[in-house]
Order: sequence, then C-alpha cells, then structure tokens
Amino acid sequence: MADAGERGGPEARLARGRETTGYEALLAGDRAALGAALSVVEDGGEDSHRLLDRLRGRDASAQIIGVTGPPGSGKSTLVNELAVRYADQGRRVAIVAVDPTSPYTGGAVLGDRVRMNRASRHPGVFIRSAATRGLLGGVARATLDFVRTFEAVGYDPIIVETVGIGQSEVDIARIAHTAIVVEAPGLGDAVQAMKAGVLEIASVLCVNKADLPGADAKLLQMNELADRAAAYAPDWRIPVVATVASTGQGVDDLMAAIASHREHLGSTDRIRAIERVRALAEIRAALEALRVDAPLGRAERAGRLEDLANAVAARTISARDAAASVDREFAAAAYPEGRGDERA
Ligand SMILES: Nc1nc2c(ncn2[C@@H]2O[C@H](COP(=O)(O)OP(=O)(O)OP(=O)(O)O)[C@@H](O)[C@H]2O)c(=O)[nH]1
Ligand SMILES: [Mg+2]
Repeated sequence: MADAGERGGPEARLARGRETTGYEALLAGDRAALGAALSVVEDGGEDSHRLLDRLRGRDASAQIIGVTGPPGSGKSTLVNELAVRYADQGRRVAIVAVDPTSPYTGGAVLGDRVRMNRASRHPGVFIRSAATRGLLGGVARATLDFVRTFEAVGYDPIIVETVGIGQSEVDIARIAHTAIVVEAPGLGDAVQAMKAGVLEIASVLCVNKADLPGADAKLLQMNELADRAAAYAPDWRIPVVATVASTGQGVDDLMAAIASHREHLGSTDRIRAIERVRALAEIRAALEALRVDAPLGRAERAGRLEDLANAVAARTISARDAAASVDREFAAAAYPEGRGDERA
C-alpha cells in the first residue's frame, strides 16, 4: 500500500476530482468523499488521526444498532430489509459489515453484497465492510472508526453486522445502543451456547426464518430466555420478534421493538454507560494499533515477521521469544513521534 502522505493527505484524497474541498464535500453528504474518508480511516496513521480529529465534536446522536448471531441465521438479509425501510423514511443509513473470518470463508463479503443488493442500490444507504486485515489485526479499530465517521457526517441509524458466535461479537454488540441477536430454527441451540453474555447484551431477540419448521419451538424457547433475563433486569423485558427476512414479514415489528428500546434508553442513563464502554473499546483498539499492530506491520514490511514465523513453526524459537524480538526491534520506533500505526 502506498504511503498516505504520497497521496497528498486526507483532504486531497477526499477532494479528488471535485471543486469543493474534500471536507466540505464529506459534510455535504457526497458519497465519493465519504468512501474516500472511510478508506483514509481504514488505513490508520496520521491522515486518519487528522480526519477523525476534525470530525470529533460534531453532533453525534445516531442510534447504533448491532445485529449479531450465528452464521446463516439471516442477519444480512434482515439488515438489508431494515436499512431499506429506514432509508425510505428519509433517513441516511450506514451498514458496517464486520467479517473477522473472511480469510477462511472467502466469499462471505461478496455474498453479503448480493444479499444487501437492494440496500446497496438505495441512495440513502451506505454499506462498508470492515473485513479483516489478515493476522495483523485492526478490525475492531476500523469498525469503531467507521462508526465515528458515519455518525459525524449524519448517518442514523448505523447498523453493524457481526458474524459468528464469540467473545469479539459480544464486544461489538456491547458498543451498540440496541443489540439484536438473530436466531433461526435448525441451527441448534446457538443462543444457549453463546453463554450468559449474549442475554446480558441482547436488547431484542429475533427469531428469523419463521417460515421454517421448528420456528414455534424456537420462539417459545427465546421467550423463556427473555423471561428469565427479565427476572434479573426487570426494567427491560427483551422483546422476542419473529421475522421472515427473505419476504420482509415481521420486519415492521422488529423496527417497532428497536424504536421502543431507543425510548427505553432515553429514559435511563444506560446510553452514558454504553458510550463509556465504546470509549474504552476505542482506547483499547488504539492501544493495540500502537503497541501491537504497528510493530507487527513494521516487522512484516522488513521481512522479519516471516523469518520469525518460520522459526516458531520449526520450533527453533518460542512464540514468546519471537514476540520479544518484534518488541525489541520494531516497537521503539513508534515512541519518538508518539504514534505508531503509520502504514507504509
Ligand atoms: N427460509 C428463509 N430463508 C432465509 C430467511 N432469511 C434469510 N434466509 C436465507 O438464509 C441464508 C443466509 O442468510 P444471510 O442473510 O446471509 O445470513 P447471515 O446471518 O448474514 O449469514 P453470515 O453473514 O454468513 O453469518 C440465505 O440463503 C438467505 O436467503 C428467512 O426468513 N427464511
Ligand atoms: Mg451476513
């Protein structure tokens, strides 16, 4: 990847081919400027910091909706439906598709594009995927920075889809104001398997594929879970909504549940707690970029990472010793400038 500086900084990248400045175009809702801004942000480094600094402090009252759940439950189809309906109401809707497993699933992001086709053609919807940067990290940071960018330029709601069942998914759901956990019949007891953490963060439970056999049993089961959760958190009884995302059936009910959760949040100080969790996640991601991703990136560009990986694979040295080498040889470079995530 070329050095961001060579391309003339964030302004030049945003403004390419336009008469207004890139920043003005971005704030005016120019989609090309927004796409360029997201690329600047994704690349990290000094340009990204400058852009995010300029955007910081702008009014940000967007609702962040997390959509999470097991693979294949219909999250993307559902997000497509939600986005198109919100956009039809005149809102500008952002979709961030987080796919931490894409090196293994290959076509997943492309598949999502197809499923999100209607949304991607809608002028009120902007879709961006935060695919993994391989083993060098940065997904969480890119996701959080994308959300900041979208909210600063007036997108609302911002819908974040996360794939899979795991701790990271729970983490991303925690930064959403409203977290929708999508289940479907025929996937086993996925939500049960997700441990208590998911019920803790679920604002709405959605049983998708309600057209398939087993949906009624799944609904019953989810309602029991919601009742159990309500015993511990009586101020919000998690609504359980049945949907058929592929036909749009039940999606209005889901939107009603999302709206009432937003009202509920407004009546409590939960939003401040969520914002604090998001701020902590951002600090962690920034620290990882500085202390982990940047040294690894430098080691990779110096050709050193491959040597170290080979040595660890051959059991010549331990992973811990390899990490110590990366730290010794490549971390210090970050400190004099007080930053460390520039990418060459
Ligand atoms: N029968 C039925 N099929 C559905 C429904 N919703 C989605 N599907 C299908 O289920 C499959 C998976 O849908 P996706 O929207 O890609 O599911 P996902 O949860 O985003 O999948 P990953 O992102 O890969 O985890 C697709 O073939 C959809 O067409 C539904 O309500 N009923
Ligand atoms: Mg998907």
